Amino acid sequence: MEIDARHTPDYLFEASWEVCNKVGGIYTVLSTRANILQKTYKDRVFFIGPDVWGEQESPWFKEDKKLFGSWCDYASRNQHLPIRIGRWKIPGEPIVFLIKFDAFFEKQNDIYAEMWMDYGVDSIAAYGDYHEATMFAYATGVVIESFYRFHHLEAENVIAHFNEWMTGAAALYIKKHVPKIATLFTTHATSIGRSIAGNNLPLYDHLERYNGDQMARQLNMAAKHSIEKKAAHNVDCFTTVSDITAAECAQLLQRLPDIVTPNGFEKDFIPKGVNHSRARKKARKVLLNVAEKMVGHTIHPDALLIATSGRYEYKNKGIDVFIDAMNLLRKMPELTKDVIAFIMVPGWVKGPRKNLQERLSSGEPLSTGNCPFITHELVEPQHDMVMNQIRRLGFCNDERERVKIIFVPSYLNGDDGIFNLPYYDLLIGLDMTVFPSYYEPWGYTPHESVAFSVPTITTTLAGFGVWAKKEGDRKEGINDGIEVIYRNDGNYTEVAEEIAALVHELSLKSNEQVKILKQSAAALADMADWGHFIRYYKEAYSKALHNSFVRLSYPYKLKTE
Ligand code: 1S3
Repeated sequence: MEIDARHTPDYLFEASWEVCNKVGGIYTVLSTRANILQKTYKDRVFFIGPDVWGEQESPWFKEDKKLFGSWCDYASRNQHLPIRIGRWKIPGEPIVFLIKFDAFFEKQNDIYAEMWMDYGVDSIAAYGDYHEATMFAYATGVVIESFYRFHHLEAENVIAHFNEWMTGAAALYIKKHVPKIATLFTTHATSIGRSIAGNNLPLYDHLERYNGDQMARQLNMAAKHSIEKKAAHNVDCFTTVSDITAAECAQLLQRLPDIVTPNGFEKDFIPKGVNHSRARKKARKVLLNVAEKMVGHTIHPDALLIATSGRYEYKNKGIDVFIDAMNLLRKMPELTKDVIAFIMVPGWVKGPRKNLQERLSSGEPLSTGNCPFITHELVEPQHDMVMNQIRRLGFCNDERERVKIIFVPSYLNGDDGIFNLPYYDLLIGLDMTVFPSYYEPWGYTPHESVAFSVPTITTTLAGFGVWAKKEGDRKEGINDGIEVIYRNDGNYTEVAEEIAALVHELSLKSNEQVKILKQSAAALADMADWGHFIRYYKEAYSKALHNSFVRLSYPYKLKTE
């Protein structure tokens, strides 16, 4: 479609549970895309997030009482809407509205009844985070309406963009109460697809035979699925992050996305040249030091440092395959280099292991008999899938073993008590990362890895993997800085074998060869930055505006299906 002046936004609201709230990949999408949006639309872009901070100060939010002060007073006095306005502390520093939505819980049942009657959203079986997310979303709808009416935006092109099922109720609110606003809904996964995959059911072989509604009832997630599906059906433009997830949406939500909006990255903050080498050296020192103190002996400075990371979805993120691959690798007699394999996946932790902390400050290794596999203490170690598998496979991390495995179950935000460096500051020191995902709509982890010039392995079941396979993974093996392994419902063992072989292959490369493949990794990341991918969003804005004009030209019909 042509992008003309009529179809570009004058005002843009974008809402997500992860605005100023670092939870996962959606935070990365929004926070790295904000800079280019801010450059394009200036202070007419407003991000909206939940005020989850209470009395605590948010590390990502800087309040500015001068911004829209009169509207803010009006909204809090006349509409009892407590909003804090300020700037998001990220490149571009866009304006943010943080909403305190507690008061909406009182009206929860009325809100659910309204959504049921207007759209058929089934909240009956809702539990857990559904209530919190939906009250935030409803409040978001009210806030956008308040701003719109207060500033008389009726003659402007206004877009409201909502991310993931958590904001579905906001999209439905806007459609009903401010139909002149063009709505956009981006899903970063289907909640039912993720659940099918996470419950060990074959998602891909059977995709065409699954009925999303029926599976959602079976897997006890009818409410989330319902709001996600109704939001997808009722917006002017529906998007998702990859072709893989688009196919899932078509089958499980019964609406094919209007456009696929792949995720970009912003590389500006990554150290270059000598600063890169310095940061890498520091990271390696810290990683090796922790590993040595844990396993109780010195490790060769040239050891390969590899890792997997991400949210703790054991099967979906391929953590299971990673551990099995490391087990195969440790049994390869031809491996002549030490390999330290980190699993950086936040779990439920009490805190850093005290005896490890003491050893790190005293410089002495842990005594034998202490668990050499884990850096932090878990709340329920007996139920932990990673630890159970490490033990089942008989890893021992002793001096005779070439491959050591270390589980880091803490958030790496710079004050975890062991590494005390944020994730990116450790990533830069790795030799390779491995993300053998089974369910991964996009997958920022391999994307970030190549952006930091760290070669990576991912699969054809990750959106980023499919994109990279088309754009950059042309050479055999890891030679172009990335290997996208073919993965399907039935080839788990082959994937693990291939990973072990690829790590072995990397261990044989000369410094010169490694330098070249690191450069290829960085070049691939350059092709996937927001400078290139923002055009998909511009097209989505244009479509949303176009479709809203069409919708408004016909008699308005609220009920769907
Ligand atoms: C989702 O986060 P996740 O880890 O639950 O959204 C991310 C951003 O679009 C995406 O990269 C990831 O694959 C999805 O799974």
